[in-house]
Amino acid sequence: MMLVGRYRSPFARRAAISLKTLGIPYDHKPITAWGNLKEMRSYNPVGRVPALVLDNGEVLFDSNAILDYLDQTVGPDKALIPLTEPGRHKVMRLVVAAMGALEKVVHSVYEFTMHPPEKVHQPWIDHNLSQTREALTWLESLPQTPWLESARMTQADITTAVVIQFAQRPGIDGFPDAFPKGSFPKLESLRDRIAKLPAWQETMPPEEEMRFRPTIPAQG
Ligand SMILES: N[C@@H](CCC(=O)N[C@@H](CS)C(=O)NCC(=O)O)C(=O)O
Repeated sequence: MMLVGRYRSPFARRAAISLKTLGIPYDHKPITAWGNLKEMRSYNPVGRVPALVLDNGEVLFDSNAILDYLDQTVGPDKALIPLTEPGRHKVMRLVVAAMGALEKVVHSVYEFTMHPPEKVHQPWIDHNLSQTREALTWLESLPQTPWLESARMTQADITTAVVIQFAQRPGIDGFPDAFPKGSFPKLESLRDRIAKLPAWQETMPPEEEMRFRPTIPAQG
């Protein structure tokens, strides 16, 4: 298998952490839509990372579809989102809250970076960041037993940890530091627990990559 997409993409990173957590070996092609749009479109018609090339040549794209495939492959005892009810909806609703928080912080970054400064609409950035804040506040309010939904780590924990890491990443110059350290103590401590795992450490992008400022890619 080959995972396509740099780990600085939180969507690629959740796929990478999950592959490693599940013990599935893979090759890694660290490209981005920003620098390699034409190549990325050869894997995913939408031209976004991540994509997963299977050993038979089939390509899956969108982190959710990739993770669902991995869970089906490893089976019920190891799946990171339970394959059956009632566990499935209990974990799924936390995963979609974390994914909503992530999409909204990513949208706010795009609003800031994809427009010339005079066309950036600050109220839209604020709106998106407030949605991220509300979703993370909701996740913060949940008991951890010791994980978010069960006695074992699930996709809800991995995705939440990745979101916290992305929301608190080193800033892009001029972008508001909306979620300083200490904003979500319980979720940050969950992230710190996951950060001890080899799957996290082996997929950690260097700090300078996190300061990367995406721009509209050249059409190839
Ligand atoms: N829903 C997708 C989102 C993927 C996504 O937005 N990837 C970003 C990188 S963080 C990307 O490639 N963006 C390029 C673009 O939107 O043109 C997933 O979960 O995989």
